[in-house]
Amino acid sequence: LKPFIRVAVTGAAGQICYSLLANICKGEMFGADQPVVLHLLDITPALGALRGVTLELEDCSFPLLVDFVVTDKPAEAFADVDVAILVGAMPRREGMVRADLLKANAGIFKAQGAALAAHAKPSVRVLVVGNPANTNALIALTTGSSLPKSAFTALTFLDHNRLKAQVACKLGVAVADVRNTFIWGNHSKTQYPDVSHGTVTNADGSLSRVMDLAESAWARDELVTTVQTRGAAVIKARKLSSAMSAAKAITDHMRTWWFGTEPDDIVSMAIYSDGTHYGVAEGIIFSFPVTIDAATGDINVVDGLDIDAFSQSMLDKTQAELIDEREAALAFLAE
Ligand code: NAX
Repeated sequence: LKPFIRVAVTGAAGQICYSLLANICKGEMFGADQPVVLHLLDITPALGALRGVTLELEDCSFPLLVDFVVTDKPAEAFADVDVAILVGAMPRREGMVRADLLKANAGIFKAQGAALAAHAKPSVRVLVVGNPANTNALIALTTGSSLPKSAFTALTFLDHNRLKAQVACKLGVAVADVRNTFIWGNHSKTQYPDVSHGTVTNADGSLSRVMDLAESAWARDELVTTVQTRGAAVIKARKLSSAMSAAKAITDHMRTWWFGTEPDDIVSMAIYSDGTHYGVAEGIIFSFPVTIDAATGDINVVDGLDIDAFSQSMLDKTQAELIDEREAALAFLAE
């Protein structure tokens, strides 16, 4: 076995983490030979429930789980960690307007970004899941500015997986055979699930274009809406938000970042936009099609894809929302 790594998980008493922690301890994120010490953070009122989670972690008798730390203090949660998965956030309560939600979360991620910069390993890799995920990641990156901007990512892998599954279902193929479909922009209803470059691998190894197999009205309308509103559909049916699929997507995101993308595969991750890709403004956390270099862990945007007029209008819309969110959140930071 390798030397252990320290993995911080926030919102550890919540429903996503109930699935996520098991995925980590089973080796699905960092490999079957990678022991972990978990640093579990939640707010003080949730520590009782978190104690229940740790009783169960003990009872699972995971060989890879070396130890765990339970805390309500970000400084302790992030001490010397290699990875930080920020799931905990302030949920939208009845009567809250969007500005209230942004403000409450700006406060949380301001403190957590600063604590990461002060206490985590300089090589820490951060994944923000708690919503509004892209803008929360931007806040953490801003207050954690002694860490490289490339250390901060936000989750759009759930949307990525949802898109791939919808395409596979529509075309009657296996999800593993669907490639080059990805999510642009914000993890919100303005995201652009893009299949215009999508391919399906046929039994003989040849490729077919998704746009040759499906009607473009479906690809631009029904499919986009289905993926954009999938979270709401889960809430309506389950009376709870996505948890199993969110934990799976978090696992996919971190595993891909840790081990690199498969040859010929492209995934979706929200990363800091440096203003050099597809005309997207500098200074927002934007989901791009990316590949990951296994040796360095560098996340590289896939450049050079043709963007047609429809795609461009979708990119513009989601970018505008992210810029609005940034202005509102940064105003709270300045208060
Ligand atoms: P839960 O409400 O079940 O759990 C959230 C946990 O976070 C709670 O235990 C709460 O006490 C804790 N928490 C709140 N403030 C905290 C703080 N300042 N520090 C540490 N912990 C804190 O929510 P769950 O269903 O687990 O979802 C967690 C977050 O993921 C939500 O913000 C949700 O909107 C977001 N999601 C994001 C997704 C994405 O693709 N980016 C998809 C799934 C999910 O909806």
